[in-house]
Amino acid sequence: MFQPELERMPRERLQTLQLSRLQSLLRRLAEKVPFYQQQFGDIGFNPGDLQRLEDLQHLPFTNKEDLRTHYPFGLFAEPIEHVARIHASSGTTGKLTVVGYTANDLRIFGEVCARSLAAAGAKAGMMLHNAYGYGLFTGGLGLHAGAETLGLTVVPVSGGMTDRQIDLLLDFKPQILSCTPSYALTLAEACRHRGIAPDQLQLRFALLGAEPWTNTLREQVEAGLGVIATNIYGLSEIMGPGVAQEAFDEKGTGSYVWEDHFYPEIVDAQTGKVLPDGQPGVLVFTTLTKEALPLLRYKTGDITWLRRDHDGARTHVKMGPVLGRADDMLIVRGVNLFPSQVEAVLEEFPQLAAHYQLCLKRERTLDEIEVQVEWLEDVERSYGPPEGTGQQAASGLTERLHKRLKERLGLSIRVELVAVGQLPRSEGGKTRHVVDLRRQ
Ligand code: DLL
Repeated sequence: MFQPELERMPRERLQTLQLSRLQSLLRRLAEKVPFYQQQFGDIGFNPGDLQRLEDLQHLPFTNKEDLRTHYPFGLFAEPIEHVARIHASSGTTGKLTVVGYTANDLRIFGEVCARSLAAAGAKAGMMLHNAYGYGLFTGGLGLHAGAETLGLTVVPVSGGMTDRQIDLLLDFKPQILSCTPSYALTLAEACRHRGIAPDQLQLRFALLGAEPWTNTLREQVEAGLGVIATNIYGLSEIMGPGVAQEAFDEKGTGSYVWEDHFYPEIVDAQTGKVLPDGQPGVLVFTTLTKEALPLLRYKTGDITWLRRDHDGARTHVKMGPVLGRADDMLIVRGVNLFPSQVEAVLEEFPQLAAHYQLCLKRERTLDEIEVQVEWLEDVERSYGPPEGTGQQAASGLTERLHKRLKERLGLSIRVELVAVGQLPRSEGGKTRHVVDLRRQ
């Protein structure tokens, strides 16, 4: 553990710390940010009114739209001269979401990323191959600072140029890899093509995140690169990577949210009411220590659950995997559909690779939806029913998949099996699984 006294703090003390940080956050917002002054005025709230953590649920949410409306620096609580760095995320709709950090924010950013690296298996003296993008995206520089804070040797390779990345993995022999899960798969596939076995690399641990991923993908990356792969979660608005991290020796039980800095809640997507632990809903964060861009009850849009009653080595709350995004929901012929639901059905078929794409079109007035997925023909031979190989096997599998999607999702989805390597591969950035052509 990087900061055991904080990571294992008894929950009562942790809550006392959260309350005093929350109270001072509210005072700063009321004093320094006109947007929040107005919000508090509208509901007749004074920062001194908040006496218990539970009272937070009566305060208004902040949305991505609020950041866009006050583009670029309108929600900052510090004058721009006190801001040491800017990052931004593009998202799918138009304007950038701009975020800022004071020098102290950057120090904490480094600390939470160092905690995350340590929880993922890293120790001082090891080497990190950091293939998250450097630049306005928070991934590269965030983990970079975490690595320096923990005392790792960092290779700031960023995304892209996969062949060169593999040369570096072979030559420098880093033990830790950080990148998006889809790029880890790209690296694993490229190693296989070059005939490089996992044990020729010295990699031991991988921190994967910035986009949703599944257990199948985890297994493929772990086998392909010879690593223990854990989930790293975060978002620019709250900090960047290192808001939450799965521990390598507690894999599959959720990711620790570093609660002394980020206060999480789960709320119902429709009513906004706080939901009890274990129930999935929209994840909301209040920053407890941020100076440049403190945010109150920021709606991430990510759907997940929280659990405090775990028996992990740390006391902080665990969050589940991101099950989808509130704004990811597709409505196809009146049926609500999350891409992650399709993914869950694809996972039932060991003959399918983790690469898929959903394509939506409008033919006359009707929505058409198709899933293209890569088919591992060799695996089909060993798993499939006796329906032969080639064309015959493909049509058998297409039919079974179509039927299963219909059963599980109540929607007829056209299935197209494509050969391995047909769908676009990650070059390091976030993967888009949905192509929606309906409005064109
Ligand atoms: O993706 C920060 C980050 C960098 C996290 C590197 C992890 C590693 P943004 O670009 O602002 O920040 O995107 C944030 O990405 O609201 C989620 O929807 C998604 N996301 C991030 N981590 C995960 C994850 C970075 N582990 C948005 N699983 C978030 C699923 C994730 N989705």
